[in-house]
Amino acid sequence: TVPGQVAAVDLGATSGRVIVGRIEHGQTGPELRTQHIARFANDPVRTRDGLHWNLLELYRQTLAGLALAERGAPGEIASVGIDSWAVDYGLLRGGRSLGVPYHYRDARCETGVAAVHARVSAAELYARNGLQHLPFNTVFQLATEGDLLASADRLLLIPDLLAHWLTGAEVAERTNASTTGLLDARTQEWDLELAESLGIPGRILPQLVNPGTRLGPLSPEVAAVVGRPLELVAVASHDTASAVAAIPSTGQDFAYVSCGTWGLVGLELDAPVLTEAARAANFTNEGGVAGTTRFLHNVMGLWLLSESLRHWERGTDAQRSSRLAELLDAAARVTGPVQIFDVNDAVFMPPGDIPGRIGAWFTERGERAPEGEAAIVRSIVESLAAAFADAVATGARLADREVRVIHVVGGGSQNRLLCQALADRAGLPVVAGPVEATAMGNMLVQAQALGQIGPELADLRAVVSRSAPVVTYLPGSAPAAAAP
Ligand code: LFR
Repeated sequence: TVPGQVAAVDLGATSGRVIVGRIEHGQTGPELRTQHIARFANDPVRTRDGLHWNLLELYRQTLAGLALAERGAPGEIASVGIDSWAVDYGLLRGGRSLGVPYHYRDARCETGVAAVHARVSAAELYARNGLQHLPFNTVFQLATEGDLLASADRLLLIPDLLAHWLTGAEVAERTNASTTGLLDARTQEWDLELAESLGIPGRILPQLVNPGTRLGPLSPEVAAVVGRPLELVAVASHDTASAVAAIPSTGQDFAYVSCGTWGLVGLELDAPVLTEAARAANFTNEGGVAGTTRFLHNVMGLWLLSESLRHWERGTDAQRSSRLAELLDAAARVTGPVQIFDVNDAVFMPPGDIPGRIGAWFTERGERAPEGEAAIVRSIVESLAAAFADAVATGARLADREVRVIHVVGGGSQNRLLCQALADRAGLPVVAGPVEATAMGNMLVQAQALGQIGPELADLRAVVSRSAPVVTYLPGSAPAAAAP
């Protein structure tokens, strides 16, 4: 065992977790052994002024999880890294928070889009920042802040804000900064000209740091709560960047689906693709570890299932997930043609009655809607698989790359019905796992920063390959209608 464990705080849009890991010498090289410490719900809160993240609760859970980890293995945890969903942020003045961070599913974004496009066309924005149009990109959210922007002296994205509370550091980790719309897609530096032209003062944008940057120890008050002044390391703080880093591939000919709340579908490239065709297909160029480009498209993802379950089952998270397992079994036994809908339709963005909206989607088009929960779940799964397969093909075409295998990582990698349907529809093998790719990517970037494993992306991926079993689904090997 290499001395010094690492702790990952991985905050997803539906739940967060604290996991610790340590590097061990396996037969063929270093392996990562992990231990789950805490898992907690991430329930947004709607107040009079909109939908917000309960960030104080997430911070409290982070501290509690780290304290628990430290108590379980006193003195052994060397560092901690934080990742979360992208785009959302807090504004500060003199270190004080100006309001409660908004949730990207809040309806305010639409007005921001109009305000930005009145000044900079969609085509020019894409040429500069390379981002697919998502109405919640930070740049659009900022356009709704009004006077608050003039008062603020700092903007910190969610993981950077938590890092600030933990240590006092004020930085912008680069992979997550690449989702703001304010980073130059080519240089990966702040596009200050663009920011100023949109009324965003350049002074609020913090210094950029790369994944693997050591940010220093927890501040004394925090260390008193956690038990020790652990060191904070900036990881690939955009969860999707951490997940893509942890894809267990040795080659270059893969596409990926990082499948959690969202399905992020794309390719890893050396440089951004900023063509008009890429813009029209709404493909994004986000920053990955080691200077890579995550050329991908946001597909709605498991949100459609989790939010449907929230509608059908009012019980606890645990009750919902066991109900989902039952429904997926039942969905696999549904016979007859499965109706496919456009999972990316904006009607599915806001929280609420997703099954009702799916029904309406079909009836508005004069089609018969799936009836009953199993049929709806089957329709969601097949529609997601169709959208994933489509995005893989589109990404490969736009980047002029051949894809021979699709890696599915994250929660969706455990959904057998989904993985088989994707293999069938894409006509490609699907390699599923690891389910905790994001946390593994988080931990392994720390292990690199501490010199525990080799410094290259290939070194990191080799550790994942040795550490996490995968399941391969071959196209046509099991008819999608058979048991999962
Ligand atoms: C996935 C993710 C996506 C991003 C979305 C919103 O968790 O980070 O990559 O587009 O959440 O932030």
